[in-house]
Amino acid sequence: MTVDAILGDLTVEPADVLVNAANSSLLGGGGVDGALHAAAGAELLAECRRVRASQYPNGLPVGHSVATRAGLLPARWVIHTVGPNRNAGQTDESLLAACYTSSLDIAHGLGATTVAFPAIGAGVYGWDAVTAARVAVDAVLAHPRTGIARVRFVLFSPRLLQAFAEALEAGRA
Ligand code: AR6
Repeated sequence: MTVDAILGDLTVEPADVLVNAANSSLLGGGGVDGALHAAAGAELLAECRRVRASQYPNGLPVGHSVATRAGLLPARWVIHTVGPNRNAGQTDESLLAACYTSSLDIAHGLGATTVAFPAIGAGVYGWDAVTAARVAVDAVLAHPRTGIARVRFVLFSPRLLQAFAEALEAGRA
């Protein structure tokens, strides 16, 4: 499994799976969630409403993940995950790590070979870039899944790219 990090926009990243930094409602929001829904079109929201109604009537718990189809996005599936909201006092790094491992488990179950992640939690939910990067990279490197050929972090700022590049270097050392 190769793991890399690039500066870019997740909504135009070709991959089998694009991971969405969602919230428990699964009904959209700002940040990368809003961008993915805007690019995917109405089908994504309709899928999310179905998932809410059928599997998660009380919302998707923090650290958990669920897949839908991807609408107009350049992907086969979107995996929605909910990071801990540090700004609301959810400071447990293991829950942030669980976003990555549960997403990889679901991607593996779907037969996906390429997965692209944003920096979960590093926006509205308030995780600093260095911690968000360390937790993300450690979780992915510690959890390789057979059949997944590439995991890519698609990052929105040079600061995040630097943090992820340094975490990858440290994780491989
Ligand atoms: N491509 C890649 N990264 C992006 C993009 C994009 N198109 N847009 C934003 N980012 P956030 P969170 C970066 O806030 O912290 C939403 O309202 C962004 O710069 O999207 O997990 C949800 O509905 C940041 O580095 O997710 C939840 O309510 C990173 O993606 C809440 O925000 C994550 O920032 C989740 O907060």
